[in-house]
Amino acid sequence: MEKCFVMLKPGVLNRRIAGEIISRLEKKGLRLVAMKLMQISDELSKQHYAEHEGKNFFGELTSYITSAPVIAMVWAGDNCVQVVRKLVGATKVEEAIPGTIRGDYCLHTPHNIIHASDSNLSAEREINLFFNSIEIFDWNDEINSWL
Ligand code: 3AN
Repeated sequence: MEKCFVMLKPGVLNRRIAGEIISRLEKKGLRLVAMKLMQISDELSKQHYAEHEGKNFFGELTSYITSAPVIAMVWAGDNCVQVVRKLVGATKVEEAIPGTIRGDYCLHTPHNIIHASDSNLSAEREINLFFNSIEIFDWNDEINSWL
C-alpha cells in the first residue's frame, strides 16, 4: 500500500483549521499512519525543500515553515500519492480548483498551507526525513471493503 508524506504548514494551526483539513483526508478513506506536531529546524526545512534551493522564493518558504509548529503526517492507501495530490490541488493558488484544499483555503502561493509528496520516491525520502520507523503505525484497517 502506498504512503504519502503530508505536512500542514504553520498557517493551519494559526487559523485553527487543522481538524477541517485532516477530516478531508480521512473522509476520502485514506488511513492515517503517523502524525506529530513539530517545530521544524532551519536545517530540516532546507533539507526538505532542497530541490528549491537557489530559487527566489526559497528564503520565504523556509522561514514560513519554521515560523510556528507544523503537523507532519503519513497517510496510506491505494494510489495514495496521486489521490492526496488531487485533494491538495495545484501549487499556484490561482490555478487551484475550488473543492481542493488549496483551492478552498489559500490566497497566496507562498502560504499554500499544505505540503504533499509528489511521487513515491519523494514520499519515501520525506517520510524518512521526518519520522522514525517506530513512529509509523501500520494498523489493521477494516474499512477497505466499504470504500
Ligand atoms: P508543491 O508544494 O505543490 O509540490 P513545489 O514543490 O513546486 O510545489 O513548491 C514547494 C512550495 O514552494 C509550494 N508549496 C509553495 O509554498 C512554494 N512555491 C512554489 N512555487 C512558488 C512561487 N512561484 N512563488 C512562491 N512560492 C512558491
